[in-house]
Amino acid sequence: MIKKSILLFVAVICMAACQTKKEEINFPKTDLASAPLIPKPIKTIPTGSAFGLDIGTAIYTSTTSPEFEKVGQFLSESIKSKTGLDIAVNTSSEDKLERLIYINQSDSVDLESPEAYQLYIKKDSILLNAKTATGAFRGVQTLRQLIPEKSNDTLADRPIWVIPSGKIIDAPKYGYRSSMLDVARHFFTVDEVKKYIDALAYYKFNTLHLHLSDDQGWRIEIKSWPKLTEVGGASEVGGGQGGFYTQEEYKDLVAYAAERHITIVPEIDMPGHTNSASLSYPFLHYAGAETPRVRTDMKVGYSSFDAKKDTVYSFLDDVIGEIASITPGPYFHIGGDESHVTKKNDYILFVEKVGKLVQKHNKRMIGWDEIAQADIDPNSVVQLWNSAENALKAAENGSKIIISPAKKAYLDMKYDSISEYGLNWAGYIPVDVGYQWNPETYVDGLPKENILGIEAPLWSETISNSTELEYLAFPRLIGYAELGWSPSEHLDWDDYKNRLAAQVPNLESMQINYYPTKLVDWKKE
Ligand code: TNX
Repeated sequence: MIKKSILLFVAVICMAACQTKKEEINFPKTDLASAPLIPKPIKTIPTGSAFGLDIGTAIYTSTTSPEFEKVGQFLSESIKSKTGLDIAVNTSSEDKLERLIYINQSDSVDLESPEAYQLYIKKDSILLNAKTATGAFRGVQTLRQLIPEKSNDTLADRPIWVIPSGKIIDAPKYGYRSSMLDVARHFFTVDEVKKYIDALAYYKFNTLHLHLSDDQGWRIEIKSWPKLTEVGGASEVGGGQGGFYTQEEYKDLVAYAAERHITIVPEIDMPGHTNSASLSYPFLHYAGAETPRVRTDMKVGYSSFDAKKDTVYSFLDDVIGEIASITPGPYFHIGGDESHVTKKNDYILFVEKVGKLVQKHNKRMIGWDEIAQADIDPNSVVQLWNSAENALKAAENGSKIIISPAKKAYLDMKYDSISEYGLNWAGYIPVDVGYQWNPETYVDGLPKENILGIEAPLWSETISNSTELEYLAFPRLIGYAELGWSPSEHLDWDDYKNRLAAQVPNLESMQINYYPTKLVDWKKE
């Protein structure tokens, strides 16, 4: 600890001492306020000058937490992959050190949200202040977005990446900013999910909800009930081979997300959407439901667990327990949607009993909006996808609501009639329609205080690999990032679409496929 503080002290002194040796660079005038940042920060104050990112730059981080050093390392790796520059983190070598990026833990009261950060960009230094490593990580994403794709090679005798100077004060509107990936209708590999996580991190999402089970497939290893994956994991929509994550693979995904300050929310959808589970263990099957068989079609609402059998709940105790034990995040999603063949009384009984099991395993329950019909603990979270009435009921109960209306936020809805992939039961969602709505006023009469945040779900009936997934998710996902983060007064389509157009170099460098809607004047080279 002391050694590290001395390091920083030496670095700063050296910088001051080196001033004279350093050649003065005459930067062209910059304007931080016109940088195409997404999500748009709360406040941006340009000062017209620039920080020259070059080989003479070093990163230092607060010594108070090892988490801050990891954030510094993430920045260093991001800089390396964008520019090729090797920038050391907390190095003791003073060689060539001319400019400093300092990631500082600060307890300033202005940083009320744990994800808030302040960025001070000057000629010789960048100071990133945050209360938590998560806040620092969000600030690092802003910095990544400010680094130009190309260096300026005429300013000095070496390439310099010109970062506009000024001040950014920023914090998210909502503490829950999520996307959901349906890995059940089609299975997505660990690497495909990691690629999606990388994109989520870049746009400051903090949650990835994984839809781990459905009629067509069960995707997570449960050691005490091995047939779930042996039998239930071996199918998917369209007849492909399916697949599943071992618990080790799931843990790896959770850790990968955590390094990006993203929480994984696991979902086991029930009592409906359970054909693959009942096929694996027939005792789970409800008498009113269709007889389980391998399902590769896209129908919904025909399967159910038996809500009256004790053995069903001891099975679920094991399933929820195993998943909870490898999920560090606070939530467990129980699904609860479209249980059309489950009698209402049975549905309510089921949700209430499963709610208790989730609590027993120290998780906070989330469910699709239908669960608001049951008597749920106010600490449970209700995810609006369809019924405003259910959302209002949940608010009356004191529950928080996640806003993800199918008509506005479903990434699996087609853009228009000629979209290659997607469904259209909730309508078409062109890129502007996906952006131009307000989660705060979407449900008439829903108090703002009850809104936990927003989520953009991506159901996978019509997509089965990263290219297809990205066609539906991009560019709309980027708009949901802004809806979840930026203050409502900053949400303006004409301003946003120009910033969106400027994402092309990033999408290309991350090798992300996107739908090149004609509504945006894409800035292609
Ligand atoms: C409705 S939204 C569903 C899913 C489908 C989706 C397709 C929700 C809670 N249930 O089972 O995959 O529509 O858009």
